Amino acid sequence: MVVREIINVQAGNQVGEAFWQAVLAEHGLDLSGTYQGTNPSQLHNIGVYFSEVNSASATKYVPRSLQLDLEAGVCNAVRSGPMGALFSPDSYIHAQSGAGNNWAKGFYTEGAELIEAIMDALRKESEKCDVLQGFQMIHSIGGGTGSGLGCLLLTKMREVEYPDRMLATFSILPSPKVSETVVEPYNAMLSAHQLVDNGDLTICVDNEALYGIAGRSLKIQTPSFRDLNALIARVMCGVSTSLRFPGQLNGYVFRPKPDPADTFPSDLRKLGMNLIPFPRLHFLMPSYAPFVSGEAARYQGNSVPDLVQALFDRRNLLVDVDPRYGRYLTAATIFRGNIASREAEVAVRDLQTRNSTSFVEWIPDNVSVTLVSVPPVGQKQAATCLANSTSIQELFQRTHDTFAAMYKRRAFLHWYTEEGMDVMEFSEAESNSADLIAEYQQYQEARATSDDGDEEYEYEGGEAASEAYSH
Ligand SMILES: Nc1nc2c(ncn2[C@@H]2O[C@H](COP(=O)(O)OP(=O)(O)OP(=O)(O)O)[C@@H](O)[C@H]2O)c(=O)[nH]1
Ligand SMILES: [Mg+2]
Repeated sequence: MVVREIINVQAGNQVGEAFWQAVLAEHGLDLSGTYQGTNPSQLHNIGVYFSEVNSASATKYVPRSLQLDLEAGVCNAVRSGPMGALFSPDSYIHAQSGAGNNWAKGFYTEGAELIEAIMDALRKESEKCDVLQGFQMIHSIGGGTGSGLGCLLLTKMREVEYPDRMLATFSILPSPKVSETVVEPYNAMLSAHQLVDNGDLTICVDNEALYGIAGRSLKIQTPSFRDLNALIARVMCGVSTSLRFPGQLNGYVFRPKPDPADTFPSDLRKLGMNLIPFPRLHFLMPSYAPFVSGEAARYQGNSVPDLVQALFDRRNLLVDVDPRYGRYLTAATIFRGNIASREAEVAVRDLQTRNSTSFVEWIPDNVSVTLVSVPPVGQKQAATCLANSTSIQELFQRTHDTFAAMYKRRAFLHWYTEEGMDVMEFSEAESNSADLIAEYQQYQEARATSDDGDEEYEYEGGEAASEAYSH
C-alpha cells in the first residue's frame, strides 16, 4: 500500500502526547505501538503517521515524529511516561537551558545550536518515506521554544531542505486572559511574521477558547492543560481523518486501491488547494461538534443539521473570534460516523443558504463535505470544520494592539537585542501583520460585482473583463 507520509514535529510535547494517544486509540494500537484492533480499515493508511518495524516476535508501529525542546523536562516526562516505549529513542532532541519565553533564544541562539541535529533527524525520517506529502508541526507561539525554534525550523524546511513539501502547523496562540508572561505578544507577532511567509496551512488554536469550551460544554471548572490538550487532540484527529481513513469527498467515494500508483485521495496538498485562495491567507479556524460528553450528551440534539449548526457556532470554535463579523472564504467540513453523504451535503447547503451573506459569493461551492464512516473513539458521530474566515483578523488585531503598546515604548526589547536580534525585525513583523489584517479586510469587503468600476467578475462587462484577464 502506497501512502503519502506525514512527519510530525512537536515543540509542544504535551499537546503532542495527547494527539498521539488519540491517534493510537483510533488505529487500534496500544501505547507501545502494537496492533490490538480487529478492523482492517484501521491499518489501511497507518503508514501516513507510522512506520512499520517488523521483528521476529511482533510488528511495531513507530510514530513518524520528532520531539523537540530546549529544556529536558517535558521530553523526559514523555520518555518516562506511559508512552515511553512508543517513540524511537533518537527522535527526542533537546537542549538543557531552555528559551525562557524568549523568541530570540529559540530562533537565534539556543535554538540555532540545535537546528543541525534536528535537520539531520528529519532527513533520516524523510528517507524512510516513499512519497512524503509534508510535515505538521505542533507548537505554541507565545513562549520561546515552540515559537522561536519552531519558526527557525519552518524557515529551514522551506528555504533549504523541503521547499516543495506541505508545511502545516497547529499553532497555539496566546490569549490575553490566559497569558503567562508579558512578552507573549512579542513572541506571537514574531512567529506570525514567519508563519505568514513560510507556512502553507496554519491551524489556529487559542487557550481562551479552549477554557470556554471546557467550562461550558464539559463542565470542567478549572481545566488543566491535560483537559485542554484532549480537546486539541480531538480536533487534530478530526482534521486528519480523511488522510487516515477511506471515505467520500463531495459525494465521490474514495478508498485506497491496491494499485501502487494510486495515492490516497485526500492529502494535505488537496486540503490546502481547496482552503487557501491566496497564499498568505492560510490561517484556519477549527471547530468541532459535539463537544459534550457523558450524561449531557444524551440531552443534546445530534442530528446532522444540529452538527452543521454547531460547526459554524462560535461556541464550538477553537479560537476566540466571532465569525459573524467576517465572511467565510472557504471551509472544509468532515463528518464521521454513520451519516449519509446526501444528508450532510443538504444540511451544509441549507446553512449556507440561510446565512448567504456570511459566505463570499465569488467562490462558488466554497464549503466541501467529507464523510468518513469510522467515528472517533467513544462517539457515534462527530464533525470537524476548518474554516478560512476573514474574522480571523480579530486574532491578529488583538496581538497587534498589545504588541504595539509595548513596542512603542521599546519595553522589554533588551532581552531580544541581547540575543543579537535587530530591532528592525520587530518593525517588519508589525507591518507584515498590519498588511495581513488589511488583506483579510479587503476580501471581506469584496463583492462579485463591486461598484468601484472593478468589474472583472462580471460577464457583461466585456471590456473590463478582457482588460482584467489580459495579463
Ligand atoms: N493548550 C496548551 N497550551 C500550553 C501548554 N503548555 C504551554 N501552553 C501555552 O503555551 C504558551 C507558551 O508556553 P511555554 O511552555 O512557555 O512554551 P515553550 O514553547 O516551551 O517555550 P519556553 O518554555 O519559553 O522555552 C503559554 O501561553 C502557555 O499557556 C499545553 O500543554 N497546552
Ligand atoms: Mg518550555
